[in-house]
Amino acid sequence: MIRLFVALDFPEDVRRRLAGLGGGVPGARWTDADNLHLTLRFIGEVPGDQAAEIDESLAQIAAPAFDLVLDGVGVYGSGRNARVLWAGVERSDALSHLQSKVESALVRCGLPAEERKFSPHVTLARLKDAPKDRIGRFVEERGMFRAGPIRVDHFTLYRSHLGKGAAVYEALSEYGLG
Ligand code: 3AM
Repeated sequence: MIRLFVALDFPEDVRRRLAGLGGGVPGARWTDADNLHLTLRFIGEVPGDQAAEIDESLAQIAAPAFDLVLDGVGVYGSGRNARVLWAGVERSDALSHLQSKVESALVRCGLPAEERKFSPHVTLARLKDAPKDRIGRFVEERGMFRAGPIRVDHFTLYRSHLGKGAAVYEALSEYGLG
């Protein structure tokens, strides 16, 4: 079985800027600059032959390239349940269009449809027992963050290797947008 997800990656300068937002929150595990991405669809564990089918199906997607703007930061969860610090994404019909094409391609491969609404974000950190005031200060101080427009001309199928530390993401295939 292999653990898969579909995501957008970012150019190095954008990743560096995103990684530069980190710090100042006790209990935060910051995403390595190399691992920063925007998840289009988490797939989960699939057998190798289904992974090959998913790859073929994603390769057939035809969608236009587009520009994306990252905008602001926020937190998922609140109080003791604060779980994730994220960078936000300016509303983009082209991004939603691509995400729904990915979703349909995966459903065609026999995966169950995603029930949750697509909520585009870049995970900056995962939180464990982070103090509320420090999260508040982070959101206040970094709220003006903006990056882009970033040209999105491909998306990627990733394999996630879980281990003791942070997951390691391996790009398996890239699919062009044109
Ligand atoms: O892009 P982010 O960091 O928000 O949280 C995981 C990560 O999202 C998410 O898939 C992305 C790549 O690992 N993920 C992991 N397990 C998941 C699950 N069981 C999950 N999303 C939904 N259900």
